[in-house]
Amino acid sequence: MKLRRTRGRQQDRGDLALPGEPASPGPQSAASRARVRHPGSLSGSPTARAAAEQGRDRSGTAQTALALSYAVRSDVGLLREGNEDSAYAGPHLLAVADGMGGHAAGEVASAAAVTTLTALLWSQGYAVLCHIGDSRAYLLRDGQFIQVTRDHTLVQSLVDEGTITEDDVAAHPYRSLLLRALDGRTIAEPDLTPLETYPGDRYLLCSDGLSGVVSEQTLHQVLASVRDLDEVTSRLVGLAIEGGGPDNITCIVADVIDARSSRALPTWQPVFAGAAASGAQADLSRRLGTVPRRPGPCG
Ligand SMILES: [Mn+2]
Repeated sequence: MKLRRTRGRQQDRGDLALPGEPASPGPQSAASRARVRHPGSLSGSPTARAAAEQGRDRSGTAQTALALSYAVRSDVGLLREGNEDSAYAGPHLLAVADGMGGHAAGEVASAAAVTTLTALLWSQGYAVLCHIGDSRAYLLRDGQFIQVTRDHTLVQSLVDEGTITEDDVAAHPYRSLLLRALDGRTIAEPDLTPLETYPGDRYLLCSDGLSGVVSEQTLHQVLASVRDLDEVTSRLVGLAIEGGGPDNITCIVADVIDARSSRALPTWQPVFAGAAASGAQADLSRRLGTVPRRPGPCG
């Protein structure tokens, strides 16, 4: 097994309790982060299937107009000097990339996708998830919260093959090692996962600056309890910062909606955040002959 990259992941931080939520019994361990529940029923729960069936006529022709409504937020965090994460969200593509922490020009790395990448290509209820590295995608469907991606880390593979247990992960000396990444030198081996999506599905794509600091339980609670997408992303980033903000924090939250019946409106505006936004801004500034400014809190 060839180890390609080491990233300077910060120490794990304890997660925070939401108002009305009991405090976590202790810091979230790498073991809990490495615990992946793969969706055995991604083809759709009965409720989700029923929602989809309601949108089809006798011939089976889709009568729904599925679209995405999304929000994006990226923050440098409290300890890093620059934001090495990148995000893009558009009507058919959601993507989070994490530059190589501790490596030179990580912000260039993620902007050029020489890094980890978790991306969802989406159209009318069908999606393909492309994943390499340790950014993550989660799905909230019918109240169930599932981690859809599996971390490409050494410790995850050791847990999978039974060499260590999840309880051993937190203290493992190589728990920061990535086994796969987009490095521009080796052939990329992303996981490609086809997904069916349904109205009501809510996806979270995030860098490890969120999932490494905020517990899965808290992520679930925020996604399940806060309707407004901008508020969701703001809350998630805020929780990671309150947890110490040891790394750059990036998240995309996207709802699958039926544009004909949903009160929410589809989002059509493409959004860049993090290093990608800085790069886009610098490029625009160059074209306009102006000096780029430092990115704001959203990128
Ligand atoms: Mn990171």
